[in-house]
Amino acid sequence: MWTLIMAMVVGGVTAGGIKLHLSDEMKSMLEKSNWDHQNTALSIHGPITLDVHSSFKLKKGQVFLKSHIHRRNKDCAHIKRHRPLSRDGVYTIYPAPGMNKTVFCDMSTDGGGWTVIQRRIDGDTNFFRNWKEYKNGFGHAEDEYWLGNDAIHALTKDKKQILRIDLMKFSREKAHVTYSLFFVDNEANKYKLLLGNFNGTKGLGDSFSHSNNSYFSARDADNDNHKANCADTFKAGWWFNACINTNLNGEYRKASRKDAKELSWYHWGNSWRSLKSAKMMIRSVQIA
Ligand SMILES: [Ca+2]
Repeated sequence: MWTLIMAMVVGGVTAGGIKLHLSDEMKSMLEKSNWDHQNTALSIHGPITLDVHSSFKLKKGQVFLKSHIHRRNKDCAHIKRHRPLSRDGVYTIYPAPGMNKTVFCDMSTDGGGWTVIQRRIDGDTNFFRNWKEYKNGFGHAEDEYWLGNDAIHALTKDKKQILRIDLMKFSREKAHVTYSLFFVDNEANKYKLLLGNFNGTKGLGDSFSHSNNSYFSARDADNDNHKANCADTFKAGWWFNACINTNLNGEYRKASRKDAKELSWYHWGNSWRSLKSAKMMIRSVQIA
């Protein structure tokens, strides 16, 4: 697919104000076939998606249209299915009609095909945000980010997604949990969370089920079951109940500290000790 696209891009043509150069092979082919190049339209969506539409006119007047449209993959599992050798990295996905998102795909963990919806690694991105920011997403796919609640709803609405959360302590100790179902409702239903069965690696207990059936809350939207505004208390947007047992969107610290306002998972040593990294990712049940 990429070879085909590059063959079209390496053309002596102008697209979107960019001069492109035809390969010798293509020039020769065009001359032999008596085609005149008419135009090429180029559109780039995110880091790797490239659509090229070219039209050529035969000297006699017949028009020939050649398009190479990059496959619109809904999520990282679709990318993995169509291109099994895909590596970990940033890709463009299309969770719903008219919606495209730049996202990190984990193509190596447990068979790959995971769409990363949240990632914390160094504290470069502030996660104490408002409703609209959590709705649309923020941060950068190659770094720290929240994919966005609308996109998360679109990706999970078929109720066939599993959730995996990978955590790491400052001691570099790693662990992960999975939930057999992860569904986030739409904005009208305040992105209500539905979780399936918990499974955790040794030593890691279930800190997220306390949020099951909870609405999403943000600093400017108190939808929790506590008299205070949990989002404000714990400095995060999250599915707060009354309030939390894990604060994966909490404040990031560069070193371990005991504070529930910070990135933490209580049932890992029964402690609010802050963690070095967290990653939430989803994948359809069928690929597992
Ligand atoms: Ca409240």
